[in-house]
Amino acid sequence: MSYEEAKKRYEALGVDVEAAMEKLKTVPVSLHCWQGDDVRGFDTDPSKPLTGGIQTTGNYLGRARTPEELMADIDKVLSLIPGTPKMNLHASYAIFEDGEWADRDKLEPKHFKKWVEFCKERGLGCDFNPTFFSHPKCDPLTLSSPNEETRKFWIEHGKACIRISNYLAEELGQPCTMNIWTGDGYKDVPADRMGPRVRYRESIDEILSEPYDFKKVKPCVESKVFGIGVEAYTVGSAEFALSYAAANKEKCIPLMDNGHYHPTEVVSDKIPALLAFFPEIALHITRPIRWDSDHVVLFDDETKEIAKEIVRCGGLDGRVDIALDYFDASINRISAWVTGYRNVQKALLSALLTPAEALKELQDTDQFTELMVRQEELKTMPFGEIWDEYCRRCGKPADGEWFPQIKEYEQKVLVNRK
Ligand code: RNT
Ligand code: ZN
Repeated sequence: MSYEEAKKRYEALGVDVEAAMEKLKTVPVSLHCWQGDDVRGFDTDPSKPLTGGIQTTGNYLGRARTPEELMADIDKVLSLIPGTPKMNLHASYAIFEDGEWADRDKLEPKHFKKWVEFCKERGLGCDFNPTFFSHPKCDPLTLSSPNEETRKFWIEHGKACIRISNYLAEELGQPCTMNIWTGDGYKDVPADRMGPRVRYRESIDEILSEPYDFKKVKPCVESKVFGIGVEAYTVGSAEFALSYAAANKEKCIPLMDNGHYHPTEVVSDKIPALLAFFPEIALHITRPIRWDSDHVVLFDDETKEIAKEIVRCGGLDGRVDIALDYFDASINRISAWVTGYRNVQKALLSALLTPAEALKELQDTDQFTELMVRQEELKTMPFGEIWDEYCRRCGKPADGEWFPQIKEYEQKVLVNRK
């Protein structure tokens, strides 16, 4: 079937295919720098294991070891993904020059100058994240630590990150979401669950006392249900993060990571629930599988459902900030990046090609038999043709055309990274 024929099939359902593709082209989706080097960053000893409730597994060849390698890999990714990517950096990816080094509480905008140049040359915006893990000052708690010196250190880190986020927003002319996630928690049953949460709340208050323009810098609070090594208790639980954001709507927004809930809970359903109260929310799109929350995003049912909710709740008009968050060290890392990014694009395009108004009308008039039939029939529409056309229009390879380029890059570049 040709694109024109596929387009006609969608038009028969009342879908404007051209408008769907045009819309998607303009929507920023953040690409997480940390998929390229197994979340190691450049500011600590790369031979030390990750700590703080997250872990990568696998030892596939070609991990980026330097800013130059990481940027080269990101360039490869950028050449293979359609849409409007935005960078997403962690503070641990600071780039130090001339033998200089600064601890996390002393980071400055200048340590991200190289990244700003990188983004400017490619017309990208940039999001940011303080890094509250994989550092000797995790005791193991950070912002919720009972040790005042530890807590102060991490508050100073958070404030430094507000200043850096502001710099990124100013330089790149796009808002910067700044996500606060800590892996603070305990491996086993704690004796005090309240104390750490009160300290965490106070610490975020202190970080957000650093001045910023909320239209440009958007601090987020991300929750989690448990982490590796912190199975019994997570300080920043769902209720904690959501309550914090609800109580501080004028200065921060909630962030949901769909790997961070109990297995039968779905973020697709939480999106409209939050949008009924918050003008803006942020997402980390990932794939939870058993006890891991960070597998490569697939074009699966929940990813599609999340995209549908984003689209029909008006999320593409600035109400939902979309970012990817996963890390797989067991396969080609660039392919992992590209696969997940393209799948999020696919899910969004597929959602934009849904006759949402007509389906809603069936629901509102209690025509549930027909609603089921129509929703099921949508699943076998000729989506692939529209997707290929969208890729072509973005000047990016269609399915079937990009993987050979990854193999070539692996043979030419990645194998030499011994
Ligand atoms: C971890 C959180 C967090 C991190 C990144 C690296 O479970 O999802 O967002 O993945 O900050
Ligand atoms: Zn996340």
